[in-house]
Amino acid sequence: MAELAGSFEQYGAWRDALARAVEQFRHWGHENKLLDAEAARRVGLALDRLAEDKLVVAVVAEFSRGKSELINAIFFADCGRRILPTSAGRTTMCPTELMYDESMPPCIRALPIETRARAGSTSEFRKTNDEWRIFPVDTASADGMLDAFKLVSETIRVPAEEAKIYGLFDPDDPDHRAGVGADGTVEISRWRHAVINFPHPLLKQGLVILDTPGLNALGAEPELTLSLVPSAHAVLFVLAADTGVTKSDLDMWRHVVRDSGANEHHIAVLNKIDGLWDGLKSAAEIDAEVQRQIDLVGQRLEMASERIFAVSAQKGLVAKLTGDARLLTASRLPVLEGALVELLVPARQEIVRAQTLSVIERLGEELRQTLAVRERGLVEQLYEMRALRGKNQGSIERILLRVQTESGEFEKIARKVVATRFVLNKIAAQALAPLGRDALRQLATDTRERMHKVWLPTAFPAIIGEYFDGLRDGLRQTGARITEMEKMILGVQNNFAQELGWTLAAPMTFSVDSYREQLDRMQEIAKVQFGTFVVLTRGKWGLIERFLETVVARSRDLYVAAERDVEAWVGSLLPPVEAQVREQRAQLIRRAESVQKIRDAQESLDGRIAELEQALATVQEKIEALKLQLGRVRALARGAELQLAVAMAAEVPAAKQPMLGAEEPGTARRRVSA
Ligand SMILES: Nc1nc2c(ncn2[C@@H]2O[C@H](COP(=O)(O)OP(=O)(O)OP(=O)(O)O)[C@@H](O)[C@H]2O)c(=O)[nH]1
Ligand SMILES: [Mg+2]
Repeated sequence: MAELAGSFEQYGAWRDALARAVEQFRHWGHENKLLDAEAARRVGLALDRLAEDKLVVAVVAEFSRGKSELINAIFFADCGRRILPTSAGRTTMCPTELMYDESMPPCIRALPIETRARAGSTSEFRKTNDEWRIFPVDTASADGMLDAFKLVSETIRVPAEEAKIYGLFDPDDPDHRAGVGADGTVEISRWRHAVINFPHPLLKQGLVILDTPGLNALGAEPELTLSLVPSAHAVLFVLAADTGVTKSDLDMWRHVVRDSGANEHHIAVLNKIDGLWDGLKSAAEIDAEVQRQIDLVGQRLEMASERIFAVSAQKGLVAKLTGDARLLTASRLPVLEGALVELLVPARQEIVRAQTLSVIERLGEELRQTLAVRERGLVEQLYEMRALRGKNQGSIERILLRVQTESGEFEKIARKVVATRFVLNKIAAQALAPLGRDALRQLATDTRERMHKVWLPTAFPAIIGEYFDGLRDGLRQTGARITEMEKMILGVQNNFAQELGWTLAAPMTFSVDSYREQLDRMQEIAKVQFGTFVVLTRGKWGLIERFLETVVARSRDLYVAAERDVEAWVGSLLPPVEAQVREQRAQLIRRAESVQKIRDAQESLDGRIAELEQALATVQEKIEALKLQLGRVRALARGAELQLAVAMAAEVPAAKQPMLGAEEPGTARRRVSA
């Protein structure tokens, strides 16, 4: 794990260093009164994003392939023992997330299985603490920890009827029927979902691991299919060398691949190769056998052999626990770990870097413009004041008049900004309406009613198709309004450019395409899922309802995200223009005041000139300081040399508290570690 841990640590250190540089930049901006509320909000958001950055690894497979063992071996060997329970047969019974949120003590939060009988997807239950049972975990005791983690394999026996309500029992399925005991009960997981909050160094860096139960969990918990697995940054699909690729492995693989669209995030792991370590064969013969198996897996999964890693999770774990370097090499675990780092870190780093820089560069440009307006104003004032030397009252009056005329003309142009804001707000409301809760609720209700009315599974895919058409139509309307707003702002900016010679950075472009793509993908999954309901029995209704509910919940999440993004975008359109208007107005007022004071002999001309020279020097210093600040953020973001980045950040004096995202209360965040 040394390399893996090292890479994560470096990545975490890089991200924290970047956050500190951004924080410093914000601090500098505040001190120099250069950040208005909108600008501060944007930096706060960028900082929140850095603080909440996560790397999610999902491990998916049929039961007993060794998912949990693999997680133990790759990530948690330094705990000195196996922490997730593993055993032959079904062990992990509910989807389990391992993560660390410092706002909570170490604990396991578990959602009871009974919640499946009620409305609401896991992600909706997630939003409140009410339904979750919380169990403290004593991280000081390895035994205590292991004991606590056994929760994920707890089961209960319930009447088959009850299991049917939860969508966990299908009377038409011969396998399910075979599981019914003499007393008419079946064994099911006690929990629907578990979140282990555990202060492990890797999890503290923002790593999140999702362990899934085998055996059809993907089909039974739509949340996994629709959201958790597809959004993971890496998906490990585990097979076992002793079973090869079975039909159910293949079904599951297709499920996973189909759900995530592309498979660039996927790695296949052929586990349990220690079963091939035959003492009577030479090392070369064993290697050839392993390679043959890898090629076979490649063929069955239609995946390049380079993405398939043969390992022995169990021997890897033992090797790490006993410090046996030879066994560790033989387990081939380090090769897989290297691939995992390659898959996760560079791509994630690139995204985080681009996101952060796009905010800071734009803001930097806006501040530069504001300072440039201030500088120009001061230069003009100085020029005017110097020209006043030796002038009589009459010429002073003329100059005053000129400044006042200029002011008047400026105000005429500036008024357009006020008018623009008015119109902008109106169009923004139209852009947001299709994304609102009411629109979505109506669409969902109609869809549900139509499904009940037709009572014909073959018609479901078409009805679901229309639901998604409705959603896309909403996005299309929003997109049209966005284009309208963009044009309007560009018009205003052109106007300022022509009349006042201002150069303003074009408004940030915004497109609804990414939401549409997500909808398309969601529809693909939903289409297949609803297409599988061939026979309609009473027992299936619950399942269909639950699936529809999850689809609606996911689309609501998407709409909420789109709504929030559109709002933020609209909010970012005018403030840069308004900031410049404010700056220009202030300059004009000061100019008029200066001339007036000289005219009324309230101030000496030389004194005023000295003051202006001082002010000009200060602005020029700020312009230089801004360049430095931006340069620092840029160097840290781009710094290929992480060490350098960390060292540079260390030079930055720790900014005053609060460190992160003071504007956005309520969101859990990690503190930037020094
Ligand atoms: N020989 C051998 N056994 C392994 C290896 N990895 C895991 N196992 C064993 O395989 C069994 C299943 O491992 P788990 O990690 O519980 O499997 P899982 O995929 O998490 O299974 P579920 O939780 O039921 O979905 C356990 O008895 C492990 O000890 C391996 O590399 N070699
Ligand atoms: Mg398991």
